Amino acid sequence: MCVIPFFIWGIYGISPFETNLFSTADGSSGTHLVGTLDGSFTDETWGEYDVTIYYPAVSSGVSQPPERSEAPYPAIVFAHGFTARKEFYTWIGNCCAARGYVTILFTVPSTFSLEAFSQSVTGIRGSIDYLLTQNEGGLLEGMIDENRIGVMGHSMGAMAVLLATAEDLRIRAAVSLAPGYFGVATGKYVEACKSIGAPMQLQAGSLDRICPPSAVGVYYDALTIPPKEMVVINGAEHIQFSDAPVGSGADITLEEQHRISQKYFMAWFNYYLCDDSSHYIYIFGEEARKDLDLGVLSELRYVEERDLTPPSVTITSPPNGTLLASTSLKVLGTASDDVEVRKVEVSTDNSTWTTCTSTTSWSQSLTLGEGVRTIYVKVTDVYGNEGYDRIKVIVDTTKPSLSIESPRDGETSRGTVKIIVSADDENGMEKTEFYVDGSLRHVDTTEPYSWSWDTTVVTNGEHTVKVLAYDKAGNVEEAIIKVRVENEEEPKPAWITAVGFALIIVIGVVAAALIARKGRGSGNEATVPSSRF
Ligand SMILES: [Ca+2]
Ligand SMILES: [Ca+2]
Repeated sequence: MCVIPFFIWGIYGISPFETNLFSTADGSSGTHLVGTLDGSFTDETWGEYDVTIYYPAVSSGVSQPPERSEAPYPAIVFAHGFTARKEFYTWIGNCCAARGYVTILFTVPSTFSLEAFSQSVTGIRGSIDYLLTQNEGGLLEGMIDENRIGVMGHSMGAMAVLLATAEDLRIRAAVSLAPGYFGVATGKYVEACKSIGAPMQLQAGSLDRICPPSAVGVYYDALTIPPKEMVVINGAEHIQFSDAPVGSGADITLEEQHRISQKYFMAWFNYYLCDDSSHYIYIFGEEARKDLDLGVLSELRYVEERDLTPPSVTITSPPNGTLLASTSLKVLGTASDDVEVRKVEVSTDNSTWTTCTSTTSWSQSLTLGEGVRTIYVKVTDVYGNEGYDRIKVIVDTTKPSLSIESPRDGETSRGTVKIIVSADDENGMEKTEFYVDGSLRHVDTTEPYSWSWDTTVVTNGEHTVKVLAYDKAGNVEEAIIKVRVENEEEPKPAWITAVGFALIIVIGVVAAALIARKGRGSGNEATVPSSRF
């Protein structure tokens, strides 16, 4: 099996370190005494991680009472290199805690296995969880500001920092000390750099043969979103980012490498986690340029601008206040940002957040319970700025109440019958519809719901009267009665009566005329001249 050189920590002859090499040579030594607290947490996949937390304390030593005057403190999670463990970086824990950072160092479960690379990423996430748990109770209760979490790592741990920072939005600033780069094999780390939104500082040693500045520069170039910085310490090498003095390969001492390294990473964390603008000159300003001029640094690259504009998100469907007749709902919306939208999440009643598959034009299917529900949507840009929108909807799957008050089912009716309906709904009524024998005859949208039915236009006999009641959500209730119509006589249209009356008159006149004519005929006969005989 091909083993990449830096994986073999042992070639440097490093054995477990007993020394505490905390350096104050930078002239700005910390103001806090440092307590340590050992512990562990278990990951379902990888097993047990041992941890040590370094924290500002009333006196130095193990499990000493914390110094709470400036609590809550920002926090830093540190990830070690391949085949190393947390005890190889006591200088990091002491340096950060003395400067007011609760700092957790962890050891991966299988530090000599290639699984250590994945375990390191999980370890960063798990250590943040562990720190926040410690914040809830026990010795370190209330010591940690969960909104000011930074991460740092060395070599393998520095690679894990790239992946973790891309994925975990709790991380607000990051430092990667000499991350390993091995071409295609490390492609996913390069890819992760493109979505890192937190401020990222990369450090390299000009004499690092394992992760040389040219390799670290690949990551710097891949970092898409500023601010970003790359610091190359002149004369520094790989292993001296730990507690171990190498004695060869470096042009500067261990203490000198620590002094320069911490000057830059502390300024980075102070500036981005603590909003301490006095540190600007150390990372982007004259102090950094002076180090370059003096040859303390052999290279300094940075892009400092940072996006502070929050993204916006809008729910376009359904409209606020919508009444739904179903428990299933598809929510649609849009999102935008001045730089780039990272993700959109939807929640019902501010419970679990579900990430949508798309961002600028997004949708999410939800299952809702009956009643008034608030749907929240949260958008996050690539810098971690957030924007919100929300709507209320009312889920109403209950049909309205409905009864036909009059006439009663089976009743016999004649003439004009008033059909009176009682209908009601918790969320409001839309309308009632009246049907006779399946044909819609009347719509009533206002209370009291009724219709005057002229039964004379239907045949005598049994008829079906149906009423449909619609609530505002669209639920429909139905009520049916049978009505027997018994009108006394089939009415005749008026024209038939008029024509009949006219006929009677005509017949009468004709008859009278015929009778009169017959009378005149007899007279004539009687006056026929007798001479004819
Ligand atoms: Ca933005
Ligand atoms: Ca209803």
